[in-house]
Amino acid sequence: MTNTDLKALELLFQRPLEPAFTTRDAGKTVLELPDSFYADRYRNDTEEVGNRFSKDVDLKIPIQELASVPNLDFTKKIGPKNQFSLFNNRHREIASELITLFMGAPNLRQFVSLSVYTKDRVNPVLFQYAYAVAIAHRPDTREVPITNISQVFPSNFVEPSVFRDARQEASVIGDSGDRVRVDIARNYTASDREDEQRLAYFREDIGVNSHHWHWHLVYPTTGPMEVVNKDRRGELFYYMHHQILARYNVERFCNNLKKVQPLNNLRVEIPEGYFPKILSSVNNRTYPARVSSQLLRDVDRPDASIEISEVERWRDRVLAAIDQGYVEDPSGNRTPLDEVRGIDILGNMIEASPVLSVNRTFYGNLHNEGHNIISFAHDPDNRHLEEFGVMGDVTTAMRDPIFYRWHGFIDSVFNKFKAHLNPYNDAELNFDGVSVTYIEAKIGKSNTKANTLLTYWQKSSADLAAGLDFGPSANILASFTHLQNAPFTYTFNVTNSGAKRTGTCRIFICPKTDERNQPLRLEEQRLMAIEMDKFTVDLVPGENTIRRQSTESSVAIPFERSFRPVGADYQPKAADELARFRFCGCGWPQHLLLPKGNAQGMLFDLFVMISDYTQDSVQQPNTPNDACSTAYSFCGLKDKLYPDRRTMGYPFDRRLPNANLTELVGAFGNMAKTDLRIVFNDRVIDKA
Ligand code: CUO
Repeated sequence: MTNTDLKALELLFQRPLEPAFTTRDAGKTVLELPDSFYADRYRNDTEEVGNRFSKDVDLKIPIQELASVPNLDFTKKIGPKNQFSLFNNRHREIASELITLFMGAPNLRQFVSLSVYTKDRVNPVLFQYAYAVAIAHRPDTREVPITNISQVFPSNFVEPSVFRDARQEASVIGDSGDRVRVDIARNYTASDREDEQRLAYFREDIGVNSHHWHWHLVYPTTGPMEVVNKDRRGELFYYMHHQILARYNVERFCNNLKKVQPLNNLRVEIPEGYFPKILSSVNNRTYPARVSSQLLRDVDRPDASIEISEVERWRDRVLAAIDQGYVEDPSGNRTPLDEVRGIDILGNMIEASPVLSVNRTFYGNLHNEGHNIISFAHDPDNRHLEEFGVMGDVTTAMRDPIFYRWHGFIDSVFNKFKAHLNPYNDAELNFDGVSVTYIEAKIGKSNTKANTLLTYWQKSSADLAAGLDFGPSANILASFTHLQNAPFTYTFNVTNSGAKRTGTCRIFICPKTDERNQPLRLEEQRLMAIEMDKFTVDLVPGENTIRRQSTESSVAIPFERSFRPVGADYQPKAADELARFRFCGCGWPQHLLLPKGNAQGMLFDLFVMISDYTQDSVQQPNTPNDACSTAYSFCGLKDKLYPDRRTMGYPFDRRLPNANLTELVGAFGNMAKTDLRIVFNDRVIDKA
């Protein structure tokens, strides 16, 4: 790949609404389009338009003619100013066709040309999605960093008045090269009259929402088989969303709220309203709100139609399959829902992926259509010409409290299946001759107490310039306040009474009490166990001390990786540095690795288990290692198998043989637990 190809691809993530011929990279670079690429409205003036934007630039990148010009008529059903939804069947099919087109470009240079040509001819959100999926999956674009969605479409993530401030600031500062700094307000969606507002810092976190978008980008439901059919993708759909629910429920306890009530009845009013106040950048309108006590209704619109009774029928069929222990394909062939593959089959069937579901006609499209019915609750028959609400869009869905109620229901279906399986037995849990004798988690400084961890607010900034269409070319640093935790170190002592061997170290924290301070049963604890980390350890005979930093977690990615500045100035040149720098946006945000805790110090069980690696290991294909493999617990590994043979969530995904957690760790030497206190300090630390 030449540098200019890479550069051109990177630039297409910037300024998604501006035509491809305008300058990018703070006015320094321009793409030189062949005349035939100009959309009709500019075609008579290609020379003048081209000249206007190529003055004073440092770099001009010539774009090659297309060997074959694609017919893009199939995309026209989504107008340029329409919202685009991955949950909408028609939108998904169009996106799938576009991804197939991008994946089929014969070489890199033609892919660049095809992308440039397509960009101004299809809906900009559709383009950015299909384009990012292609970049993430084409073998020749492995080195292209995918710009964080919050930087491509910042208006989906932050309160809109910030953009006015940014433009105002920029016009005052002018071209002085200074950075424009603007503040994103906190707590702008509701007042404290609304109890749910206590969780706004979690739901509206930029890192949380961009992780969710990125996960769905890496695991699409539709598209070419090589893009969709990934190892254990259905199981990962279950597990990643299950962990979100576990974290959200624990976060609720920290804020004296009871756990989420799953939305298992679509015919009663929904007490939680939500007024998102964010703008869609394609049409400059705010996302529609959902008033309190809204009743869901059948959706019958030109762009979507779904009856509640249909969703109920699919739900009952899925539940019946779980109770019967098998699923049936369209020819009546039965596949058992066993301990190993059952959850993966259910994940693909419930989400649902049209290409991977065992029987899409019969088991339907349960999860996606739930998103749709909720997202159109404010205008189900299109009489007000309103688009879908935040639940219709993977970049914004996690902002709304109803997301957790709908996914709470979906999770309860998966948990029903897991509850049918036998509890784990001794052979599945123990690791003979390995015993964990001591565990602690401690903040770095020497004078801190072991097993007392700390959370607080932090003010950080992200560069939003790339997505500010028709805005100033300066860098725009928007600062926002988010939860943060003080980094800490785990230390475990492990005795190995056998020969040298390898284990997998699995770390979880489990809430001990609910919002009323009532102790939780093991069955409740296991469903809310939060995975913190997972890694292999080599155990020598005798005593071993294992140390691990919280920042190394297999679940999370660091803040800097989510919000790196965009543009050539910030890109390292050396290949190894570039590999490390590559944007790997899938992963839980490190700043939310720990739940908030509370001012008095909230008690958790810190749990560690060392399992037998010979039963965990996976024979990987000989594909190149990926530099972004750090957050594999939720995101898997690119072009590889999921690197842990156990079912996801092990050992808490199935019932356990003991009465409580103390008895469990008492019965198995390869497990240990200790009390962990998380103290929240209500102070804002300014990182900038
Ligand atoms: Cu991620 Cu419902 O699957 O939003």
